[in-house]
Amino acid sequence: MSTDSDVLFTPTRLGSIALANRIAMAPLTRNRALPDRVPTPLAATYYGQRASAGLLIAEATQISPLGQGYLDTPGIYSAAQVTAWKTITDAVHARGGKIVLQLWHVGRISHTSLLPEGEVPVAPSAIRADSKTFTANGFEDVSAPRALALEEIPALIEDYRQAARNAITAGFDGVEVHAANGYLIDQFLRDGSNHRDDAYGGSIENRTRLLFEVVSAVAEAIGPARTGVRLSPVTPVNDAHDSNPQPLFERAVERLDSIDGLAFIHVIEGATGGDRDNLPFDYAALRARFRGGWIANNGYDKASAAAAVTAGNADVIAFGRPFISNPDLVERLRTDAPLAALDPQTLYGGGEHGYIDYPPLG
Ligand code: 8OZ
Repeated sequence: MSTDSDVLFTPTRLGSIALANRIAMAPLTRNRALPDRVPTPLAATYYGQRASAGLLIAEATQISPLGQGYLDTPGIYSAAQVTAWKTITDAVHARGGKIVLQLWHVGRISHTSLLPEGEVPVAPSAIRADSKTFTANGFEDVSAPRALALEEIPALIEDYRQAARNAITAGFDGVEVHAANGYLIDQFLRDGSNHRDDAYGGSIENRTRLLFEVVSAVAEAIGPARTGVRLSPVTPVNDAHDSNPQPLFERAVERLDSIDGLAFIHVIEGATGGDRDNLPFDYAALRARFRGGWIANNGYDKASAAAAVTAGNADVIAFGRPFISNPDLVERLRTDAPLAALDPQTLYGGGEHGYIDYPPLG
């Protein structure tokens, strides 16, 4: 079978965001926002170097201090953070790129040492995840969470809304709501972590409610055409599990589709960063339920990416780790150049090395 890979290098749109090509940089946690969870000037260099991606999805960024779950990840809730992010979006736009911010609340995937004094992680239910996080002491078991009270949910949604506004003030072209990988919104979606008996738990309708309300609030605040969502229907990371993900995620996508003009859905197929076939799942059944743009992710190469776009299974393919070690990934894919290998030692934390010193070709 011959596939015309030129399709990857054609322009497209996701909502109001015009992309020069079909290759996105997936959000990648790098743990270098210090001090005070503020991105540094190195981040402007890092994202600027990668601006030839059709779309950069900036690393997961907490919407509030309680939304943090790892050491030195950035926020978008303080004035200093907004100012710092503006230098990054300026660097990307100066090079003709587009960049959205991933809005993140980790829920129960956190540790008390990362949270404001006296706080514990919040979750749909007081069930500790069988998972670890990265703190000042290295990898540690996550802390036991408390269940969010029903009365706390409006303020949580308000935090997402304000974070989205802050992202636009910081010059982002839009946002991606992180509803994947076992973090707070995903914890509400799945019956493994959501044992609530109120309007946010139990039935699929109730478990998809927080997702729907958060994305509706963000879309209302900044416009649906600048709003996307990331889902990971069958990933097991961070102790995520559900007894029946197919109908759950079909309904989740239907509800997102009911928000007129939503820009995109971004789906991690299989286990995040791993096996694409860990559990059977019909992704086409999700795609068929959504009228907006579709980003697919996880383990694609040039041939499989082109095949997916050609078949209409996705509009854009997101590449994660290859973008860390190949700032010019788009050009390398286009010319079939070899890809540089990633140094896993410099993935999380540290400074310039392994961050802004991967050279482009030539
Ligand atoms: C790797 C390490 C820390 C966080 C995700 C935000 O999985 C993450 C993440 C990934 O979505």
